[in-house]
Amino acid sequence: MKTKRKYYITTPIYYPSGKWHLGTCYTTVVCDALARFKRMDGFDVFYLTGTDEHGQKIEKVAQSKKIEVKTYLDAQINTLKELWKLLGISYDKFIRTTDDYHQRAVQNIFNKLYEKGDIYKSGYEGWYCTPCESFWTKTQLVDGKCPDCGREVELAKEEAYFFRLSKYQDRLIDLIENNPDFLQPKSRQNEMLNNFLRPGLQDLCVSRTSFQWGIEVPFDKKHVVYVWLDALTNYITALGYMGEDDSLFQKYWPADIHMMGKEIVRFHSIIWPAILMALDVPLPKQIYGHGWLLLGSDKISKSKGNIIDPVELSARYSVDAVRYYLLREVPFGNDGMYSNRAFLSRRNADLTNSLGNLVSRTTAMVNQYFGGILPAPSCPDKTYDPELIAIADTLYETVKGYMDKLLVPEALAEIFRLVNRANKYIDETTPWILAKDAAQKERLGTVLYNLTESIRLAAVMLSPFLIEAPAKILATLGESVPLSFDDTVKFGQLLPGTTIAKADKLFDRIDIEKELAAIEKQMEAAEAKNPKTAEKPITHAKPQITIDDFAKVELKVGKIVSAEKLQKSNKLLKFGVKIGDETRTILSGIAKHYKPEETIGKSVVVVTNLAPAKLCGCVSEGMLLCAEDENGVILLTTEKPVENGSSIS
Ligand code: ME8
Repeated sequence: MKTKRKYYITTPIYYPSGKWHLGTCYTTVVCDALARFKRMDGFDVFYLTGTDEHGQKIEKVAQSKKIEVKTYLDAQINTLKELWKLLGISYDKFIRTTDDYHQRAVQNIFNKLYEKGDIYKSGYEGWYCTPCESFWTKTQLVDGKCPDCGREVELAKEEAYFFRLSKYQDRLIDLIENNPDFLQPKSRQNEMLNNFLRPGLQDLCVSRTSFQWGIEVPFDKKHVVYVWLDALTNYITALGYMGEDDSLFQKYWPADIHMMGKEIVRFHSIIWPAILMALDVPLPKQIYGHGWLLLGSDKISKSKGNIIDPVELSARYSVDAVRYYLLREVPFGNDGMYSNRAFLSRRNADLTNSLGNLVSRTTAMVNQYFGGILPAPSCPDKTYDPELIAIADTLYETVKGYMDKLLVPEALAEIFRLVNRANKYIDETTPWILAKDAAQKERLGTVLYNLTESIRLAAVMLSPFLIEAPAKILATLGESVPLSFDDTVKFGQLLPGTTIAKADKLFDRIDIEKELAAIEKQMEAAEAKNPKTAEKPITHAKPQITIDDFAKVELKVGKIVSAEKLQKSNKLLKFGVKIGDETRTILSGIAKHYKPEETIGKSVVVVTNLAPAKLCGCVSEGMLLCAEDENGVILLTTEKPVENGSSIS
């Protein structure tokens, strides 16, 4: 048996910090099309995706929703996996950075780099951007704000571990200058060389003490590992690197391609190769930074609230329409603009009119004129046939040529060149006129054979890109989606005599103006109902727990004996709460709902066995229970006076 060449492809691991939007799906859908194409092209593919679950940002989101971080994450990850299922994402592995094996491997990696001297302890002061989890020097700030996202930064100071990034500067410059394939598209090479590498690299702070939601530094538990070090290593820990079984690592590493949006190319093309160099692990073959899907001039993003819901789009217009739009409309490597009009126009023009019509007209004619039995191509014509057959016969090679260069929209355009050529062929050969002349029966049969074969080839070649239509088309020809391009991509393989079913409508035609008006109306109604729809948090049901789980929570009545605003925060109040003989310091995010003095003397419900947590430099030793509705937050108190320190069950 032929040994297959391996192909390891990765998406970035996703931040589960909000609602998933159409932009989120871009990297994953593109990688999916590539993975499916390579599988059919005879490669042994490993397609990795997953989630990046540590860091202050996640901790804060969960806190703001008053949910335990892991509970919040589990619900988010379930939603993401549902989305990937809906979009037909054929990943081979889904890694979560909260998976035990990953956490252990990250600690092993940290140890190894420390022992080697590539990680060392020092002190750090810098400007920290919480959403980007990045430290910046003053000179790197743009108008005093984060140069990546433009948001506010805070001055932060901490004892920290550093990675000797500067040591790898020359090797990185050499890598990018002398291996043009390593970083693509080419524009990203100049950006990295001119903006970061040539001006000089500083060592990178790779631990944090200001929050706890991360992987502990194995030999210094006060510190958690910097999220980017944790996240980037997923590409090797997912394969078992520094774990119990590294056979996947032996088989698939180095990655053939790491795909990502342009905003995180710096992490992937500078920090990641430097870490690998330090670990003596071979480098990935290619880093590809694609462009963004924009709405107006803004990136579609969770934080900006300009979400386009992929689930709603798929339900309304089909999953194939969503995948097709992302793959066809966005010039790969550059930014692409989303608009409802462009989306609907693409769907109508290519999927409904070109593809859908070709399939329904052809299969209807085979049924009408030949009783649904595919005729033989016994009467070729030198004027019209050769061009169609040539495009169909070489379609695989042409598409493969584009896919090898990651020119995904061009590959799709080529498939539609065949579809459009076939539609033109119908107009040129006028089968309905041939059908009127009994002497033309063989010619009519040939025309319909050529059309049916073109449809088959278009459907086979579309299989990596769309997930519903190719299967439906092939089913009408008595075929299924092939596992491999081998033996399926040459013209003339469909046997005369095959039963051809009449195809159902593949895509309905949308009246674009009517549809746009309906969308507008729907948006207005949603906005009138809730002006903040876009930012409304999703409510997640928590998983069921047993009575034993509940019994783990220790609840007691406490009396508030002191209360003050916490200086560094505008959300937190700092309480002294007397529980029996003990007085505890407890922080609660209710500063917007209570004046400190109003709370003194209240008998409140306290979670007393919660692990202490440091918030804004102050340790909180428990939690006060509150209820929340649209009118605000209220502290839970006892209905009648009770002895303070009483248990609650
Ligand atoms: O960056 N258009 O995760 P993420 C195109 N956790 N692509 C978009 C997009 C848009 N409007 N919005 C997001 C992270 N993306 C880190 C990665 S990897 C070790 C850690 C893409 O959830 C984005 O460019 O913010 C990235 O490729 C992917 O979605 C995940 O982004």
